[in-house]
Amino acid sequence: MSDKRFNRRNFLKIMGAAGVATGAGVMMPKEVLLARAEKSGKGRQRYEVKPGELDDYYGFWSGGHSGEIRIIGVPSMREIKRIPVFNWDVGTGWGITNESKKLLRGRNFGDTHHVHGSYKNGTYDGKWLFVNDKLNNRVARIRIDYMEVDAIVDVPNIQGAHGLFPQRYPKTEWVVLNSEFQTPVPNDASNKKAFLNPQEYYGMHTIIDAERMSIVCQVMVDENCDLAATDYKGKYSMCTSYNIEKGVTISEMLASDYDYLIIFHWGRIRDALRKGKYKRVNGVKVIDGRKGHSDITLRIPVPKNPHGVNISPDGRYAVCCGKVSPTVTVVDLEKVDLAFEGKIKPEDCIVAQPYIGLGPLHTTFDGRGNAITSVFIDSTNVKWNIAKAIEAEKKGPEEKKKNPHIVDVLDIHYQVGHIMATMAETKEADGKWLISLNKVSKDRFLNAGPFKVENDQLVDISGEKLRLVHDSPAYIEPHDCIMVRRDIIEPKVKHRHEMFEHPLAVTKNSVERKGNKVIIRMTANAPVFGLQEVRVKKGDKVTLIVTNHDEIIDLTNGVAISNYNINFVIAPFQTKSVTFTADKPGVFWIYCTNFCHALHLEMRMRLIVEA
Ligand code: RUQ
Ligand code: CA
Repeated sequence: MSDKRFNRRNFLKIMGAAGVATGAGVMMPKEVLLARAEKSGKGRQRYEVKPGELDDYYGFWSGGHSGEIRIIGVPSMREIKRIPVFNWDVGTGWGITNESKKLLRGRNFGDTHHVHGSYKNGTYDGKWLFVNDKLNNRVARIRIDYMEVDAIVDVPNIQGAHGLFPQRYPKTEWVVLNSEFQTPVPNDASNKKAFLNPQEYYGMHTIIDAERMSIVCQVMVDENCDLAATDYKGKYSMCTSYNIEKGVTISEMLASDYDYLIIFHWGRIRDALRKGKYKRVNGVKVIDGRKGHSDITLRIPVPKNPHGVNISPDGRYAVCCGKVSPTVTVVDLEKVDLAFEGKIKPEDCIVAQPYIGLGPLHTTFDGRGNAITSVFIDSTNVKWNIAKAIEAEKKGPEEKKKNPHIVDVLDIHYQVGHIMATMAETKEADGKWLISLNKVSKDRFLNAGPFKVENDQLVDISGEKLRLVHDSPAYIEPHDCIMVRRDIIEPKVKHRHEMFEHPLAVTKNSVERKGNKVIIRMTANAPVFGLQEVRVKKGDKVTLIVTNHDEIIDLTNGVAISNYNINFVIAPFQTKSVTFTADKPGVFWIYCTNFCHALHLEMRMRLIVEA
């Protein structure tokens, strides 16, 4: 707990008890006035979004082990939509249609942590989102015009695919992905020596081609690679590592007093690729980035088991959260150039190490020189000034002890993980709103059973003080989010699919048989399907392709086949297909699930399966 926070509290309490603040004619201290103003909400930005009004920001939330992404309107916190990614989604048919199965390749579970947008010149370009799957070690790309997944790349040689970050400058050509769990390389039990010896397990910093969604290379290190960041110049990417010990138990992972922020030099990576300085493991180019083996990596010692690394919007500083240490470490990226050239030591890149609180995890920025750090154990958001922290570091320990960098401390409810401010991961950080993604909601919502939801809190950061304005329950289990200005996203999002982008788009209804394979091509146009009945034989392998021809925005049709466990929806001008074996003879109604018309209930047809 910072001294300042303690003092402020006591101060207000004492003032209240003495009746000083309410006494007529008594000059009210600024702090009390401020507290009152904040309570009334006067002078601060409005967070209510009235019926019929639209939000200012698109929030993209990772859904954690629900495997999805959610679109949340900010500041209203209204959930607008869910984008299925690594999960089954019965509502849309994700995981059931042939189109989604082709991307998922049989793996319908996932663990999404970090969703980030594609960039141009240090800010979002509104083209793509990228998200990791920690469970099955993949990265998915979402095209923003349709808000749907269009590519998934499987990443070999890694486990615990965790930190993910796209290139910020000049534009997103690469996306980096860290592997949090060290493993043998290759990890196929062929290498008997490495198999059981954790000292021969490695972490990987994987580079993915954003356009092709293929793997450019992997940089292998001894350490584990946790959170990721890229700089604003297209020169470096980085990872925090909390397991430089190569431990396999908690106590082993905590043995060292420091771990690393590892910086990866992109120019030298390109050089190694050009010169063929890599070996292939499972088809991927693996570059040796181990300490003592390579000039590609730089290790800056950071206390202790650090977690998040975030770059200030001016591009100057990397802020690394101490987790087990109550401090954050501020690294000057301009000095990193010198360290790579060997002119200064890696630790000389550190320009401040201010006290924050117990369990600092992630940092975000208001674009006005302040950082806000999530503090897990204290359950706080701590706002602090970067320049003041650096200045105090220069002045020495006496000045540091006064914590002059702390601007405000906000209690949250409870145990915050990620924290994110609007546009904060871009050079256009605007300091309007902040989301505190709290892991524990306890008493904040109606009790709905022993398993409790999370609490995503909305905080107004437009003023000097942090002001909590809204509690928002969140189902399993948002990890991270970004909030993107509406004017960047909205013009890119389409109302209809381009019909012929799908190679199988149906314009004419037909049933085609080849041996025991039956292909049904059908249109849907509320309130009728293009066919009234289809006859197949028991054992036929049936492919049903449906195109929604409705021109009206928002006219989604559903296709459900009774007792066949098939259910999907098709948006205007979209095509989807399913393939199944007609293994049950009888009459099965195919019906529209998505209310589409006054005669929606009549929108149905027969699938007749002959014995
Ligand atoms: S990290 S636990 Cu985003 Cu804090 Cu995955
Ligand atoms: Ca450690």
